[in-house]
Amino acid sequence: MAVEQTYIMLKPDAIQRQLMGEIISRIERKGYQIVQAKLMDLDSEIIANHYAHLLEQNFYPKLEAYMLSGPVFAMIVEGEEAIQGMRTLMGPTNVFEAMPGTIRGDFATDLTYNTIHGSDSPEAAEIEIKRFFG
Ligand code: DAT
Ligand code: MG
Repeated sequence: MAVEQTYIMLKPDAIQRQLMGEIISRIERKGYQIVQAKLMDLDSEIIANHYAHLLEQNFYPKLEAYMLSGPVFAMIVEGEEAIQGMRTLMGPTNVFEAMPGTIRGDFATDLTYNTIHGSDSPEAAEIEIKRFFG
């Protein structure tokens, strides 16, 4: 067990649908601390870096347009085993398999517009925290 920091991002649909408070409540109720947070507009370059593993996918243009469609809410979330714990709270990438009670299970019905991002490993968390918070 170790205290970890993870990069969490509420995606544009979460802000547009006014789900920020609901989702932040779930993170806090779980027992994690939000240690830094900011609303920000992304540009194509930071999106391409963040989703470099998906640049060749046929859905990338849709993903990029989505991430450009409005501000995101970027957070550093801290807690015991917070990296895997936040992935569990979020639910899986495939929203059709996300269980009720998870953020994606409760709020997402589209593979791309899936409401929230969370780092998937300690290596990714370190890189993503640097990418979005410097
Ligand atoms: P995750 O966001 O669960 O870490 P990922 O890194 O594999 O998943 O993909 C990043 C985002 O790309 C994902 O949140 C939504 C979009 N995406 C992934 N797979 C997709 C697919 N098959 N069709 C459409 N969009 C997809
Ligand atoms: Mg990912």
